[in-house]
Amino acid sequence: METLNAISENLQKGKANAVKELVQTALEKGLSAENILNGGLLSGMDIIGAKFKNNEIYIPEVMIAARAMNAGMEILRPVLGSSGVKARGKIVIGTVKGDLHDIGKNLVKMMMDGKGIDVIDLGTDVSAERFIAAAVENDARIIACSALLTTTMPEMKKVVELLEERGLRDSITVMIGGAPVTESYRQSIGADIYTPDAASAAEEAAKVLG
Ligand code: B1M
Repeated sequence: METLNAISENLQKGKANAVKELVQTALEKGLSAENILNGGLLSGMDIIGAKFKNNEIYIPEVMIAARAMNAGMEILRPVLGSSGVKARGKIVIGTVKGDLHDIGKNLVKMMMDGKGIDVIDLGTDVSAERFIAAAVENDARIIACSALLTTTMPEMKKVVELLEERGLRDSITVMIGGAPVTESYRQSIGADIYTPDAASAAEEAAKVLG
């Protein structure tokens, strides 16, 4: 508990090296990767989110905290990745065009890695065109789109529309997620799967890939 609090506090201060070391210590103490992720990293990021919302902190502080979060996630990645079952097929993942938020997307990728899924990460600011080009090039069966801004969510609709235009709609599953995304939004744009968190995204992807 003490270590988890220290992870959360150091993340909020943006101390990436300390977060890395503490995550390592927590693993050595026998805490599970899920516990460290939820009780340390994500709980720190929740506090950052609330302070950002209330204008108590600003973008630079949030970016530094995000960097510390990603540093901690790097240490967890191999551990979360070790329990996987090999799944067939590939996934193309990215944060949609105009959107630079990548922490949730990285988490989804990490959980999918953990299921033994071959994930091609296109990064952030990914246009519908790029998602589809990468899926075709890599013979991917799923396109996974993350969006954190209400203003960038419509890019997900473009992915669905462009797949239809190209005659690829039936061969590629479109998964969507991110804080403002909902099941009713999924229905409204005709995407295939919405999941509220990274773990369920990985589970659903593994089901699709068989
Ligand atoms: Co931004 N930001 N931000 N931000 N930021 C939010 C999203 C915001 C809610 C803050 C607020 O006002 N309360 C708000 C959006 C409002 C809205 O549209 N409704 C906002 C804003 C407005 C902005 C800017 C416009 C601010 C500005 O410039 N004035 C700007 C936009 C930049 C851009 O993208 N073009 C901006 C910038 C930034 C930073 C760069 C400073 C930084 C991002 C750093 C980075 O990602 N590398 C940042 C951050 C960190 C946040 C908050 C604080 C935290 C987001 C986060 O990483 N959460 C956020 C406030 C908040 O959410 N409380 C906020 C942790 C992460 C694990 O959660 O990504 O939701 P999340 O992922 C979850 C699920 O959603 C799900 O899995 C994860 C959990 O398991 N999930 C998926 C995510 N993707 C999925 C895909 C799936 C399935 C599940 O399937 C494919």
